[in-house]
Amino acid sequence: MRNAGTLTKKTTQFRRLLDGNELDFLIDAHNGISAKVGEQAGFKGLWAGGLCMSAQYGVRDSNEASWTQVLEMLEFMADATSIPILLDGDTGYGNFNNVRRLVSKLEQRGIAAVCIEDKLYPKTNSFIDGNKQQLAEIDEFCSRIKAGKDAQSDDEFAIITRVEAFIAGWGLGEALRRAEAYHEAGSDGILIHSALTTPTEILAFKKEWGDRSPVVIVPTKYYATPTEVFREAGFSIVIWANHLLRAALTTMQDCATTLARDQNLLSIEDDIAPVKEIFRLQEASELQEAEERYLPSKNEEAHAIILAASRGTALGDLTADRPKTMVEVRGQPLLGHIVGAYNSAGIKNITVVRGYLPDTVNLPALNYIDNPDYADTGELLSLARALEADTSDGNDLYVSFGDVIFKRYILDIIAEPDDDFVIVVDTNWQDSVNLGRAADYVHCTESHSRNDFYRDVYLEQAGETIADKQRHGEWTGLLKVSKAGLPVFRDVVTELSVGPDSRDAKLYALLNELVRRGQRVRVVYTTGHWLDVDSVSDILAASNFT
Ligand code: SPV
Ligand code: MG
Repeated sequence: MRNAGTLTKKTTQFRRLLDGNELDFLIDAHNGISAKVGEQAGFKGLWAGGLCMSAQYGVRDSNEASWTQVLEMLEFMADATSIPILLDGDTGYGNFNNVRRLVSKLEQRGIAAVCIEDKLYPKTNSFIDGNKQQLAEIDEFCSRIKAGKDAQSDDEFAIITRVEAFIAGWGLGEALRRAEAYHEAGSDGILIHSALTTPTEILAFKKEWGDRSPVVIVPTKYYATPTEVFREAGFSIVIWANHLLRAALTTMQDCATTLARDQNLLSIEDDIAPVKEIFRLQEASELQEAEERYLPSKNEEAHAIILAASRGTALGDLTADRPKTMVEVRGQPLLGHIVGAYNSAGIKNITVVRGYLPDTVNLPALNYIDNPDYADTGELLSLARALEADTSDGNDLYVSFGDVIFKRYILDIIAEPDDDFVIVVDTNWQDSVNLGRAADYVHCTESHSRNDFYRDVYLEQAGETIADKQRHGEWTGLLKVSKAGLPVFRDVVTELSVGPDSRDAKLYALLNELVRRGQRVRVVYTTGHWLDVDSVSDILAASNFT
């Protein structure tokens, strides 16, 4: 919780503003962001005014928004700030019973104080036909105050009572009579309101009232009065009740009018807050830090390299004008299927190594590396080029071939083990033999069995010529390297790519070298769920691959 570090309770903070000798100020806040703006400007408290709270919902200040809707917004405001909020609770939304429920709910939501006014529910704003508004009976209003005070569980929660006698056209005598009754009933302070453009009424009241209890004012109409006058008169709190909403309104109206007219963002961009200012107020960076703490191995940071340089001559005319990876199956190139599988597993950072007709390999949102020597170099050199260019060692690296399509399932099973090197091996290696095509066979510590559930299987050797009896499966070409395994992996790739047999080295040589160096290459078995597209009949099979 962002406010957990606040040492002084919000109710205590508010009491200090109300009861202290200084003149203090509250600013209008009507949602989370305006509350933050008020706090960050240095205000020590916020006024959640009925006028602006209702206006931000687009309704009138006549109890059109329900009190629970107000409460909901207040909760956002309280969560977003560490300073106290005084709610303008209108009439208390009913009688004594409604007030006591309101007070307990406000306490639960971290609101420090409420102000209730001596009118009847539903009320309307004091500046709209104020003198037509009926005042509450004094005794009845006092029952609201008493019930509210009895309901609060924190002694420092404050109930301010607002005297509307001047607004309703009554004089100083009525204002004082009411204030005294409310004070007697337990009110913690009086808000004396006036719709005059001069401070005559509120000054007269304060002079007579003296220091019987703190007095709060809202100088919206008598705004020209120097603040020094309020200070000298001994008021406790001045509320700037609607000024953030009014300021925002002017800017929003200007912006909307300009954009409607110009249809061009350039005319407003320099006059409005940058998006990053919104992020700052939302404390977006805190979430990023938390993500690093709580989500250490996100696949979004994983990256993939797809080796797609070769033409695929076995496909004949199909690869006359494009490499095999761009041959279409079910309406999209093989590469599109591969990228789709990676994307669905949350892997977006993908580098494709191109060779044959590189310009035709042009799917969006991919990184491309070219291997111009593709015709007489092998997979290993393509990988070496990709690794030279892709230095994003932030997380797991996946390597696969541009002509091997696989289901998301394959990525899920390879993602699971946290070994440094993991490969997916198909138990059904006989298929490739029957079709008479080259395949990367593997010999492992154990053949596939039910024991896989509790016994980890590792690679012993990979290659095209592993004897039948030794074969435990066919490597799918899919390899995952963990962040921790990447330095060794880079080392081995670099070493092999400058070695004597490097030019046409296959990727399995890399696996063998890792094993030779004592690295454990974890094997996860599958049966199916992938397809190596080598021939025209494979293309047909791929068309049925769902
Ligand atoms: C409010 O801000 O909602 C108030 C003050 O109650 S006033 O609008 O002046 O009545
Ligand atoms: Mg109000």
